[in-house]
Amino acid sequence: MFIKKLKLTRSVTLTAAAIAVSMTSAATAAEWKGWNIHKPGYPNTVAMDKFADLVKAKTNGNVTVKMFHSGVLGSQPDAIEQVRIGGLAIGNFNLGPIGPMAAEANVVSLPFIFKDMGHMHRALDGAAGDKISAGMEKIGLIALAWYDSGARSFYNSKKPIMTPADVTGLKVRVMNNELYSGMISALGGNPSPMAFSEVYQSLKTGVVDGAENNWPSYESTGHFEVAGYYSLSQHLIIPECVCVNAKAFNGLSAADQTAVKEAARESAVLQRELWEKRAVASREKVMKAGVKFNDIPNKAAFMAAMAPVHTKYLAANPDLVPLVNLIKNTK
Ligand code: GTR
Repeated sequence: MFIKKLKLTRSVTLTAAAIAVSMTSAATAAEWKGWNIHKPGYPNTVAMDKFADLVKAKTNGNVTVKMFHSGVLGSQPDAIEQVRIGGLAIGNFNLGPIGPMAAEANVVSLPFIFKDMGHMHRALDGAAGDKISAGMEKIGLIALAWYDSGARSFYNSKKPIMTPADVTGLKVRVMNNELYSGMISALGGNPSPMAFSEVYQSLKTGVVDGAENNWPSYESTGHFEVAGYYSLSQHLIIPECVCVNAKAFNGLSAADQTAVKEAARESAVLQRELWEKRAVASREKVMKAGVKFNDIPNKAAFMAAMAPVHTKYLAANPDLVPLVNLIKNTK
C-alpha cells in the first residue's frame, strides 16, 4: 500500500514537472522562419545556416531558426514585407529592395556612392550604418549584421558595354527600386523591374537584353549562359543585411537578444570570407565557359551620366543630404 502510494505521488509529481517544463518552453521558445533567395552552397546560404546553428547553441534552444533557401518563400520585396509584419521572422536581404520602404536605406542604392568595398564596410560599420539601421527600425526591421554583395556590373546578350552610349536602347532588368530604373533611363536604356527568379528566362527569350549583378549571382543563376557579355562597370555596391522582425527580436530576453546578435555577426564574418573566395571562383568559372569580359578602367563617363540620379533623389529627399555626405566623407 505504502509503495503504491509512493509510486502514485512520484508519477503525479513528474507529470506536474513535465507540464511546467512544457509550459515554460511554450511561453519562451521562439521558432523563426527565415528567408533566403540563394541556392545551396552560395556564401549567403552557408552563412545563414551557420547563423541558425549558432542561434540555437547560443540561446540554448530558446530560439530556433528554420531557413528556407532558393527564394521558395516568395520574391524578395514580398519577403521583406513579410518580415516587417511578422509573417516571417528573419531574412537575408539586399538593401536595394528595402530602399523604397526605408529612405535612409535607399542612399546605398545611389550609383557610385561607395568608392570600393572597403569604403562601404567603413561606412556601414560606422556612423552611417547606425543611421541606416535606425531608418530600417522605423519600418519594423532590425539589421543584426551586414553581409557582402560585391559590386554590380552590366551584362547582356548583345555587345560589350564600354561607354554609357552602349546602354542606349538596351532593355535592362533591374531590381524593384526607382533609383535603378532612373539609372538605366539616364543611360538611354529601357529599365525592366523584375523578380530575380524571372531573369534567366527573360534573358533567354529576349524579354530583356541584359541585367546587372555581381560575379557570384551572374554565375549561380546561370545568367552567363544566356547573356555572355560582362562589362565591369561596378556602378553599385549594395550591402545586405540579416534582418529580423523588430517585435520578434524585442520580445526576447536581453541575454537571447545578445546571443542572436552575436550569431548574426559571427555569420557575417564567415559570409565575408566565403564571399571573397566565391567572387574569384565565379569569375573563373564564367570566363572558362567563354564569357566575353571587358574592363571599364575609366568610369568617369558612367559617373557623369548617372549623376542626375543623385541630384533628382536628393532634391526630392533633402533631409538625406547629411547622410549622403557622411558616407562620402567616410575615410
Ligand atoms: C543578388 C542579391 C539578391 C538579389 C539579386 C537580384 O546579388 O544577393 O538578394 O537582390 O541580386 O538582383 O535581385
